[in-house]
Amino acid sequence: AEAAPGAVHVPDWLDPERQREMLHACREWARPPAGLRTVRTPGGGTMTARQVCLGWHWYPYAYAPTVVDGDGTSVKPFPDWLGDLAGRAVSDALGADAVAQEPYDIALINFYDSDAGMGMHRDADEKSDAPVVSLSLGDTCVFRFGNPATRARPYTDVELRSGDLFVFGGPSRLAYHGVPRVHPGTAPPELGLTGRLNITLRVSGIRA
Ligand code: MD5
Ligand code: FE
Repeated sequence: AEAAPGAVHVPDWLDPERQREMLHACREWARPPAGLRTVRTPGGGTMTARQVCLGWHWYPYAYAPTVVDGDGTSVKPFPDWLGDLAGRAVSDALGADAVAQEPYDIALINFYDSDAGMGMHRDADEKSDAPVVSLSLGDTCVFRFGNPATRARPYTDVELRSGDLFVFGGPSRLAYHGVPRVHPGTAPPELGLTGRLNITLRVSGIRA
């Protein structure tokens, strides 16, 4: 279903077995070196969601090959299977014509405790207009779109549940968005995750 122009929500895209596999992979990626870290913002604040990067390391507001605001080690590689998954996600949500020519090469994985969130922002650090692929695991959250041109009201709120796919392309690629809240204790019990996890797959547009 299209939640905003170019933004398509596909509930239950990952079946329970695929969710378990993805959670297992995220837990491996979260281990040091280049594991889970707290993101420090230039203004001296910290993000409440903690993050792991694959392929390229995101630090506000740029990409680097090493964990510059963490342990300084190289970022873990972006595996081919995640690139294949991104292609299938874009094709399912937007159609085969929307699949980017450039390879997907970044994953940002955000871990939300029940009291974590993400303020309204735009994702403008990639040098590509390829759609962003978002996969959610664990607790349900409220995902918020700002007014298309600004971070202001009126908002459009959508609930994202474990297994849901969201693809942000076209006019939504640079839209303001955030995660105002996570609903504690709403994860599927058999998944074995407390809190929420979100994986985004992106094209950096950085040429080797
Ligand atoms: C999340 N993550 O649920 C979200 C999902 C982030 C972030 O916001 O920056 O890590 S990605 C949502 C996204 C990406 C690009 C465009 C739009 C949303 N959008 O137009 O709404 O942890
Ligand atoms: Fe974002």
